[in-house]
Amino acid sequence: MQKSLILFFLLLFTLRVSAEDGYRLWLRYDRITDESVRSGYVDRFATFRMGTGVDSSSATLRAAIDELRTGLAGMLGTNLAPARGAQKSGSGELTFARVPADQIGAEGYRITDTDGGLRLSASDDAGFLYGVFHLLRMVQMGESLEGISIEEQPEKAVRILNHWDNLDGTVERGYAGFSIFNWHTLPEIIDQRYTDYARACASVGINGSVVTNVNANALIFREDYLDKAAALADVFRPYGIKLYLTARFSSPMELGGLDTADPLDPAVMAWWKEKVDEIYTRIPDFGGFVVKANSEGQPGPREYGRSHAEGANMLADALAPHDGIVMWRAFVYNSDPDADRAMQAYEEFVPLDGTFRDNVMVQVKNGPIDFQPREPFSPLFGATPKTPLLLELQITKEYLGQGTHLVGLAPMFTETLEADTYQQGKGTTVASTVRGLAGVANIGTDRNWTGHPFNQADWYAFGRLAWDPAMSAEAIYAEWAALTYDGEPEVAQTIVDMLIESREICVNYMTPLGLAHQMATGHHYGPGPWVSNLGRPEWNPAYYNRADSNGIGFDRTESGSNALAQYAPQVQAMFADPKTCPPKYLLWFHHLPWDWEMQNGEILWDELCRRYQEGVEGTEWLAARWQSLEGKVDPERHQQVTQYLEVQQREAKWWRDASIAYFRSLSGLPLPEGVPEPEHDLAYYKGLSYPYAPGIQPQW
Ligand code: BDP
Repeated sequence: MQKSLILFFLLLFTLRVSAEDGYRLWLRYDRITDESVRSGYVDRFATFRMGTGVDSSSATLRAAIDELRTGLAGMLGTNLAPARGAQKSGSGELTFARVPADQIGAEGYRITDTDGGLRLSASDDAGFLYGVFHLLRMVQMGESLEGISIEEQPEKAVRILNHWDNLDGTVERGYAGFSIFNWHTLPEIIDQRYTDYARACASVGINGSVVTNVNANALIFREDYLDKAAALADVFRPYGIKLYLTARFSSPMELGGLDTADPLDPAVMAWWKEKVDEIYTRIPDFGGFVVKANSEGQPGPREYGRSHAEGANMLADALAPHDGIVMWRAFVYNSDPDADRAMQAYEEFVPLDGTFRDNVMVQVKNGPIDFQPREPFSPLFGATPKTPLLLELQITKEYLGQGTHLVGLAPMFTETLEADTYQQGKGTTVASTVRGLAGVANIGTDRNWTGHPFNQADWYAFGRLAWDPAMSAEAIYAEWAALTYDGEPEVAQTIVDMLIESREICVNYMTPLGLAHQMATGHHYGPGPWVSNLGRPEWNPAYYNRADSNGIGFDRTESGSNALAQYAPQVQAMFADPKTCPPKYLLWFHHLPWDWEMQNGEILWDELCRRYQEGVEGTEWLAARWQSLEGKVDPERHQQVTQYLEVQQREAKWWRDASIAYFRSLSGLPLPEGVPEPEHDLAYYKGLSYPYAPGIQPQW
């Protein structure tokens, strides 16, 4: 009896440890089951050797070797051992070779087949680390190493995650639990998660982490908090990741007791200089600051009649002797009811071009408003030739279902990166105008890091695109799916199709035809196109849709706000005429009558309703695709994703029905064929309230 109980618990335990809980992300390193494939790799990875000039005792090299040995032990069941004696060809040896920086630049690497062995060449430690992750990825994906000659160099120098994490452990717009950074127990308690986080980031080339919220807290600069930050930096360092902090502009007052934070005040400058010096004594490779100033209630230089450049430059001067940088956010707008919010960042920052210090970068959100399911690219890209810019993307899904909807963001990221600004002539893509990419992280304490299992794919995609913005969304997701799920190629292909299609599906059920910011108050979660009572005009969905009995849409042409004039003439030409403007941006740039005839011959009202319906049908398609994988992927994640898809289907209907109910109350037109009557009346949708939806911010 006792024996069988023990056996029962043993079995339970085995089941538990082998269950796919998603913690390992895409670094699963499970045993390769195809024996011929496995033995091919075994022959390749018998030993490793450090060439001259490679410091195998450096923390980064040790991390790289550890990762390689762990990965190969898992996948091949072998123990990669250091080589002894002279090098023999054909012996399955992996050689680390240091080369001069003029051969392979910073963080780059080359992998070549050397007659049965492999050579990994790099000019710095980070290059070796990235090369190791590349090799591991190839083995994970079962790719042949025969005759390979691969050379990789990151396209962008700044590849950074922005955590909107607060010191109390909450995450602004976080939907996967609490912050992974436990400020209370740092610096002594070093959670294994910190290392695993760094490994995951490094595996996709992320080389920076801003660990605090842009809505910043001056407390981070207190000595004890700096010690905590330093402990995190120590964990990140071997993985090539620099730590950055957000700087609250009023810190000299709140923490330093000064009576001003005026950037031109000598005492303020001295305070920052001293604080920065103090940070560098603890974190010698500290990356620098991210600053949200004079935006949504955050303090900034404008309070003292100083410009954003004067504010940024003061901090930049304090950081410059240490090679630190300032990432100054362009996310600013005021509450002038007559202004078009979409124009304000450009108006504020273009005149400042050329006045920033060399170590300042201006961080610009992908669209001119705020991380909507779809926006055209921000007109700032390419418009400040003397000021380096960073592209800020939101990986956390604040406006795309808040973490419960399956929406692959890579198609949205690539849409922006590939967009042609025409600022320096044809081919001036957004990607070509930026120095790096910043991604607002979607990571939290949930066991699988991101809540919805598919949200991991966005973290992965962000890193890969920061490394190489020319990668296609399909190629990235093909990697992620193959690394994250086992099974026949059909499994990965289905997952890729779902991720690729899902973004347009979401746009359709939330904000079709160029609508934006239609989310309800506070939670940014469900629909609220009728909302018009918020304190600031540009927080109201009605401000954005401008719908009335005559029509819908925001006129940003010459007859309206003329935001269009902020773009290059070629871009203006694409969007200026509603007859030729791509439908996906139609209502972003144009206010049109309900019976406007679309390019496909439909009237606008019918087309709008159909798009909502298509979005809902898209969620049903997603669920059916996933259903087809039952029994083909692990049951744990299959069930989890199935449940999330149920939420998404229900909420897509809510979006469709609430939006149609409201807009019909204005258009007075009948529903086109194939679009069902909303389940409830408008009053019902208006009455819904979700005070405890995650990520609610009391201030907006
Ligand atoms: C908005 C979020 C808010 C952020 C802000 C920002 O709602 O929580 O603080 O962006 O980027 O989208 O600063």
